[in-house]
Amino acid sequence: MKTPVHIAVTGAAGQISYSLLFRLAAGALLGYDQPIVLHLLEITPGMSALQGVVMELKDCAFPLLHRIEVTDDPKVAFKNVDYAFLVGARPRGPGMERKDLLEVNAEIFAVQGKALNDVASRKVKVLVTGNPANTNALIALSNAPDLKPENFSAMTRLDHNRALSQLAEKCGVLPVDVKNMTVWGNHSTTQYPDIHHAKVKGQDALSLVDNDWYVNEFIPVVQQRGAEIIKARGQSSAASAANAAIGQMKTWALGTEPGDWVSMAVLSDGHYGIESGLVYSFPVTVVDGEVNVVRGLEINDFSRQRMRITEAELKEERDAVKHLLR
Ligand code: NAX
Repeated sequence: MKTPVHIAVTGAAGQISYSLLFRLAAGALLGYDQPIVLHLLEITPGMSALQGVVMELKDCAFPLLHRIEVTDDPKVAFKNVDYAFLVGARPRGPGMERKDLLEVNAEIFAVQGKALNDVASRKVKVLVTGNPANTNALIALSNAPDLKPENFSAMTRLDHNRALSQLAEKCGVLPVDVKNMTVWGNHSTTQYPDIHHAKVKGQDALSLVDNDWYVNEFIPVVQQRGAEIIKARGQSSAASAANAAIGQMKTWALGTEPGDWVSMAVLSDGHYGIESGLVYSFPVTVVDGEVNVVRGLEINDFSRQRMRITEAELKEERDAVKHLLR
């Protein structure tokens, strides 16, 4: 039998985790022959609810789930972990400005970045889902000087999947028939879902849909999908977010399909003229766990302008939390 891998999940009593944990325990991340140990982190007031989730996990009698560790201390939660899903974050409360939200979350991710730095496996893959995800990832990685920036990414896979699904539906094909989709920038309403390079059953996507649909329907629908779900469900997306988290981590661990890429928010190295030092979503390929931004895509004026808008938002976010960047 394989040696168990250690997987940390923060915000473990929250609604995304309520989907995520059961799929992880069932083997959806690394395959149905890979045992796991779950390390679950919550804040102290969340510990009671978390005990209930742990009881349910136990009641599934998952063959691959070898142990569950539960704690409110990040240094215990991240000890020797190979994978860390940073899901937990403070939601926006009444009267809270965007800047206040950035600030409280920045502090959480500074603490967690330091703890990962001190105790996680040196090969840990840290996926930040908690919002504002890109900037939280930037804070975490900058507080983890002994890890590499490549150990961190923020989640834009949900946006990527939403874009695949919208285009597939429009073209009357399955999402799996759509390749080379890109979501650029921030996981927010400024994100830029780009189909200029996308292929639908091998054909250029833009030759199959009209430009008006692309600009005035597709882009806003993908950008505002999160808000639409809250309007309909009364709660933010949870199962689709958990699915995306597993999808992004799985691609990171096992690689992209030949000829295709995915969108992942990683530290910019100046790719496509995007300012270095921002965590920005790019098209990436992954081979042997190494993430590489796809190079050399042609960017027209329309795309350039959209990419700049979402970059500007990320610069503002970074400037608001500059004091926590090391
Ligand atoms: P919930 O409010 O249901 O759960 C969050 C949990 O995190 C709570 O149980 C809370 O006690 C815990 N928590 C708070 N601070 C913590 C800390 N310092 N350490 C450990 N746990 C902590 O939110 P949920 O719906 O699960 O969403 C979690 C986060 O994902 C939110 O920030 C949300 O905005 C974000 N999302 C990000 C998405 C993305 O695509 N990147 C999409 C879905 C989601 O909106």
